[in-house]
Amino acid sequence: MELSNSLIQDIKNASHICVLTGAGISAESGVATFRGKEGLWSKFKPQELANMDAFMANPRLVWEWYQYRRDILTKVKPNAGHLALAHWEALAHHFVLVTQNVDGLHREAGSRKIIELHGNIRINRCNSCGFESSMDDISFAGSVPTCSCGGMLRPGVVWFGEMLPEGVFEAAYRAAQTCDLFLSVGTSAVVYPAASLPELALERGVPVIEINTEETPLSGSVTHHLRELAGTALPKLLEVFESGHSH
Ligand code: BV8
Ligand code: ZN
Repeated sequence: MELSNSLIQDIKNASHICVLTGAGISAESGVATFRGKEGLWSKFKPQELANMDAFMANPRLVWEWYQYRRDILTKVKPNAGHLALAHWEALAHHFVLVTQNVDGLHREAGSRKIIELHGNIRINRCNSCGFESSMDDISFAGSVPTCSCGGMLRPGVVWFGEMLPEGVFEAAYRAAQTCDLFLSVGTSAVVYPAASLPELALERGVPVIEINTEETPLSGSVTHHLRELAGTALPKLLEVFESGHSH
């Protein structure tokens, strides 16, 4: 994998790094993406599942989908891409990881400064009182799981048409506002407001590196597009950063 001199310079000069990740960074761990050929939404449609109307119309189907995804998570591990980002955070003075993923693999890999834009699939939230509980404290005795207050439980993720958790997008926006290097990794860059973060970095004239095995709507405008697996590219970029910052 060839890295251009300008890409190497952009990484070596960086001191405030902001990274946005999507489902693509978890693909090599065996977690299906959403929009890929074999993606989760090739069988189901997002509008049938990841929104409140679908949930109210067919809570059992939506719960089955989330339990299916949770079950896969019990069998997967973070991959080299997740680990490289965790090491990079430890090395850099200013490093913020913004993820659209709900799989919790960044935390499992050792990342700590994580902004989870779309919530976390490992928690349940009550539709009525908002009480949050672990996905393990749930009994599927036939019907849809309910909260002690009687409200319906739902996965602690952000559905289409729902606001992101209070203050979460603002923190991500601040990170994109103050960074001097932005990485967009393994995301199709079609879901907003997440996809507005790399756009903000581009507007600020900050180098934007996109790592994706395919083209995205962002590919034409980013500073560097690496058509690589995240698990291959990220360790290489970390190596460049380490070489430029070893004192
Ligand atoms: C909101 C639920 C404010 C959790 C998800 C019309 C125009 C513009 C916007 C809208 C519109 N209509 C509605 C909207 C807003 C809407 C939106 O953006 N829709 C889009 C689809 C048009 N957004 C919202 O509703 C958001 N809320 O705006 O609230 C508001 C609210 C009310 C009133 C006013 C304003 C909420 C968005 C969150 C939705 N929830 N999921 C879950 O079940 O997981 S979104 C879903 O897509 C996932 O969360 C995922 O995180 C997200 C993005 O997908 P990606 O992560 O990018 O994954 P994808 O499969 O798409 O791509 C993977 C990529 O990886 C591919 O490019 C592939 O090539 C690459 N890849 C694969 N393998 C690898 C790889 N790359 C590198 N290495 C590899 N190995
Ligand atoms: Zn409740």
